[in-house]
Formats: sequence, C-alpha cells, structure tokens
Amino acid sequence: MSLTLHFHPLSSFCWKALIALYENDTPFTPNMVNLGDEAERAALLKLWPIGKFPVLRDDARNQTVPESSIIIEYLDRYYPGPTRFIPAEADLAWQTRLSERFYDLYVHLSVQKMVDDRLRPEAQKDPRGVEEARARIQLCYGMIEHEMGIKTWAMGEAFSIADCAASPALFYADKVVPIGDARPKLAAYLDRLMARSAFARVLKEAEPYFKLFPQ
Ligand SMILES: N[C@@H](CCC(=O)N[C@@H](CS)C(=O)NCC(=O)O)C(=O)O
Repeated sequence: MSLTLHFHPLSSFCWKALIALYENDTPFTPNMVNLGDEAERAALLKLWPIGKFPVLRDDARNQTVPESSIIIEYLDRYYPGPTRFIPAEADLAWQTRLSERFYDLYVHLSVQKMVDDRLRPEAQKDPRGVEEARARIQLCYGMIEHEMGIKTWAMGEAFSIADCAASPALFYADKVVPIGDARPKLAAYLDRLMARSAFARVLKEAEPYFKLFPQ
C-alpha cells in the first residue's frame, strides 16, 4: 500500500482528509501520531516542519503532501474514485474551492480559536479574540442558511471538497456555537453530512477520543 496518512482521530483537519479517503475506499495505512510523544512529534516534523497534521505520504510517487485541502486535491488527481472532489468545469471548480476556503478559513479556524482558548491557562486567555471568532461563526451560519436553499450538498447535488471541509468545521462549530432552531437549513445540512457514510465512519472512529475535547 503506497499511501500513509499521518493523523489523529480527534483532529478536525485530519477528518477532512479521512472523509476523502473513505469516500472512495482508497487504500491507505493510518499512522496515528501522538503529538505529546517526543519521538512521534519529531517524526512528523521531519515530514512537515510546520508540525501540523494531516500529512499524506505517497511512497509510490515519492511525494509528501501536507495540508488537508492539498491532500484532497492530490487524491482527486492521482487516486480518483467515484466521488470527484473538484469539478472539471472551470467555473464550478473555482466556486467549489471558494466554498472549501470559506469553511476552512472562516468557520473552521474560528472554531479552532475558541477551542484553543479553552485549553489556555487563565492568564493567557484572549476574550476579545474569542468574541470575534464567535461573531464570525454566527455570520457564516447566516450565510450558509441563506445559500443552502434546496441544495443537498455545499455545491448542489454532487458531494465535493467543500463538503469534506464543511463536515468537521460545522460539527465542531455546533459544539462551541450551537446552531439551534433558528437555522433549519444549516442544521439539516449538518445532519446530512453526519449521515454520509464516510463522515459517519470518521465520527465513529473518533468516539473513544471525544472525552479529550474541552467542554
Ligand atoms: N491548514 C492545515 C491545518 C492543520 C491543523 O491545524 N491541524 C491541527 C489539528 S486539527 C494540528 O496539527 N494541531 C497540532 C499543533 O498545532 O501543534 C490543514 O488544513 O491541514
């Protein structure tokens, strides 16, 4: 098996890559990285000095691919399956990438900010940054509710890289800023994502680690 995914089952950005792999039943070797273990952290840093996962290693092509979005693009190009993550049509392609960027940069990173703050000692907390992140998530919720309309997935009827990004972003966003009843289309979209077999599998595998999530 030429592909190895260096990841952790609780890591939201790793979920994005796992969803793409599971969508197409792409064979890979999972390598769970415990960042608290010095040797495992050092091994990850050797692959990607930024030290963040997921990182995909492809021995067959002698390539190391970090960054969840790039991993999905790479899989789509070199290990394609029935689910194509980036549409071939040029306009739909950039619109899909834009949607994926929206979920990563404005929803997911805002969630990361809020969760990270929960883990900080009292003296290092950043209440202003947290409030900005909360407001940004609310803004995004409003945009998604407005845009979902009758769409099944982020870009319409085809599941794409945007949905891979939306799945962890919205799952954890709902934990820190509950979606509630006021945004039924958004809530229904998250339900559909969670019912999708690739994401349901990711959630099931993460279950034993949920106790590590700061409530
Ligand atoms: N832009 C990166 C973000 C990856 C990221 O933030 N990963 C987190 C886990 S969800 C991580 O590695 N955290 C460990 C650390 O920062 O030390 C991607 O899309 O892959």
